[in-house]
Order: sequence, then C-alpha cells, then structure tokens
Amino acid sequence: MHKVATSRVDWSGLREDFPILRERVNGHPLIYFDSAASSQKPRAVLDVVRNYYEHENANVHRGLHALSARATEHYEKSRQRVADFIGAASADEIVFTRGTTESINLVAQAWAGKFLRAGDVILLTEMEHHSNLVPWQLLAERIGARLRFVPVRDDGTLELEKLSSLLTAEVKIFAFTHVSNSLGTINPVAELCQKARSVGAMTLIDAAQSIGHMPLNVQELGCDFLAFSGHKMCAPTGIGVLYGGLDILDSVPPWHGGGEMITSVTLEKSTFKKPPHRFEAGTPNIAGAIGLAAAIDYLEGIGRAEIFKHDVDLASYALQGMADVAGLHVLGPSRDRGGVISFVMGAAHPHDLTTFADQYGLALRGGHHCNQPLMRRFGVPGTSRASFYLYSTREEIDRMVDILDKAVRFFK
Ligand code: 7TS
Repeated sequence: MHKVATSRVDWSGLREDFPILRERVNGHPLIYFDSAASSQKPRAVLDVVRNYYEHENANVHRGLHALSARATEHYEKSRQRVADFIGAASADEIVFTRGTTESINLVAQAWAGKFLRAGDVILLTEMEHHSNLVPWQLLAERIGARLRFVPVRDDGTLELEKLSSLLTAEVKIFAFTHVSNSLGTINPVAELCQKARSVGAMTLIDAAQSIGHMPLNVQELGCDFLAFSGHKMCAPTGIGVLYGGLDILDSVPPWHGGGEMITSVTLEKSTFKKPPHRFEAGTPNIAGAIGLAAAIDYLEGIGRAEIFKHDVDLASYALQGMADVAGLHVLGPSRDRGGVISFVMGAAHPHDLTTFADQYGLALRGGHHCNQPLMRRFGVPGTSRASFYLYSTREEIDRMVDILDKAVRFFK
C-alpha cells in the first residue's frame, strides 16, 4: 500500500458526487483520465441545470413576465459569481461565450481587428493549443501582422531567456497558456504579464487548463484578457468566459451582431449596449451560465488550493509509477507540473495504445491534442495522455500502470 498524502478533503468520498464514475466500460470500472479534454460533472451541477429547466426556463432580458425575470436574475447572478471567482473588479468584465475558443476569437477579431496594424507583432508560445494559435494566424493574414513564438525547451518549459529579444515594442499582444494541455507545464503567468506590460503589450491568458485546478485572480496576475471554458471545471459544455478589464472591453467594437446587444436599431444603423452585453448577441446559454456558477460553488466548497495539491500529488505519484514501465517516455517537466501527463511508448502508436487502454476501461486521450506544432517540436506524431482531476485517485493510477505494463508485453 502506498501512503496517501493527508488532506482535509475526503477525495474518494467525493467520487460519490459524480454519478458517471459508476459506469463500467468494456466490463471494467471506468478510469476517467481524460479530464483535460472535458471534466465530469457533479450532481450539484446537474441538479441546478435540471431545476432551471423545470422551474425557471424562459429567455433572459426580454419578457416582462415572472419566469423571464427569474431566468434573468439567475443568469446575471452567475456573472457576478464568475467575477468573484476570478477576482474581477466588476461583473461587467465577464463576457459569457461558448468557451475558450470563442473567447480568444473575440479578442483576435474584435479587439485586435481594431487596434492592430500591418507589421505589428503578436507574441505566442510554441506550446499553444490550436485555439490560441489559429485565430491569430487568421488575423495576421487578414491585416498583415506578424507572429512570433517563445520556444519550448526539451524539458517542456518556456525558454524565457529569449523573451528580451522577442518581447519588443512591436509586440501589441502576448497571448499564452497558463498550463499546457499536453505537457502539464505551469507557466509563470504573472511574470509574463508584468514583462509584457513593461513594453506596452497587452496580455491574454488561456486559462482553459488552470481555471478549475488552482487559485487564480486576474488582478493579482495583472492580465488584460483571460479566457476559459466551463466544461473543464465541472460545468456544462457550451459555456465559457472572456474576462477583460472594463476600460479595455469598452474600447472593443461589437463582434457578433443581433438581438440583445443593441440599444436602438434603424434600418440603416444601430447603436450598441455597453459591455458585457455588447458581446452577447442572441439568446445566450442561460442554463450553461447557471451551471457554471453551480460548478464554482462546488469547487470552492473543496478549495482550489486543495485541488491543486491533489493534482500535483497525483502527477508525481503517476510519474513514479510510470518510470518503471519499460520503454515509456514521458514528455514535459519532471516536477512543478499540473495533472496532465503525455507519454509515448516506443512500439505502440498513441492511437493504438489508447484503444488498448480503453479495453480495460481506461479513458486516455491519444493524438496531437490540438498541439500539432508542439508535437513536431518533440518529433512525435502524437502522444497518449492521462489527465487527472479532483475525483482521480492513486488506486486508479496503480491500475493504469498495470494496464501500461500489459501494453508493453502486447506491443512487443
Ligand atoms: N486552450 C487550452 C490550453 C486547451 O487545453 C483547450 C482544450 C482549449 C484552449 C480549447 O478549449 P475549448 O473548450 O474552447 O475547446 N483542450 C482540449 C484537450 O486538451 N483535449 O481536448 C480539448
């Protein structure tokens, strides 16, 4: 038996909060190690969404009837809940979107479309998810801006010594991930924001992999924009957030046009609401926003600092166990990392290894993880990836290591 780190949280008990964890897959108990792709949802979130549809469902900001008022109040309360969760100064700094991808596209199209010019530089890193790369490529192509990248070292960390030559006055925005979805690297985001500010560049943090896993406060980090998705932090799919400082959002022109984002419309011309409603055209994901607030309540009931410790504990425990699996190579830092572990096994293609694992009920992800340039950087077509969350356990990691041992013999 391995000693489990002491914690005031009953980690195995909280698995009862997640009904899906009782599923069996291919005759085995499910081991869900794909939380970096999407987390599972606790009953508290499922109940709130169901209650909304059973007792409050109506469109927001429209009807002058009781249900619409209830739905609107709950939706706007959820915005305030998100603001408190990330330390924003005001609920008006919280734009509800479909997720990280849409949030970044909003900045790349609406903000950067207005403020960037030909020749300006957008600084990214080599470890960005495609959703923090492709929107900038599209913009750069459209306006003639240039992309620059902070390289990644062999150990999966950013080559920060290069920053002084990359982060020049031509850089208008520096957009980077907080935690790498492939390598588990935790980037020093407060330092990156501070360095960007010293050359007058704006910053965008992609918090998709950090938001539900560690304490995070936008004012302490000093970022201009922050993007995340609800579905990776116990909330439903289809809801996410763009945080932007109030003055900055105020300067951004409308993005999607339609209902709910206007103050007045004539056949020729429209005037627009202030942020955040200016950026929420059409009927929003009301149930999603309410579910997101419930997920925040759930996570804060456990404590993000505790969740982070749990992630770090599981990652180091897994690294120890995986070190004994013959021919298995882990990418990314050997310490100070989040609960995401990518690995390759000499003889097996990542897809084959992932399919093999599934036969034992183990859900890994296999492929490039929307990180094709990073995979190329490490000379692999893709990896298998195990990613943990608050409901993951050391016992499940033991079972994963057994399954990987079986794979070594199978693929020999
Ligand atoms: N940024 C990072 C760092 C991510 O990990 C992801 C999703 C996104 C952005 C996009 O989030 P979305 O909710 O808009 O799709 N990452 C993954 C993953 O690693 N496996 O599946 C999705």
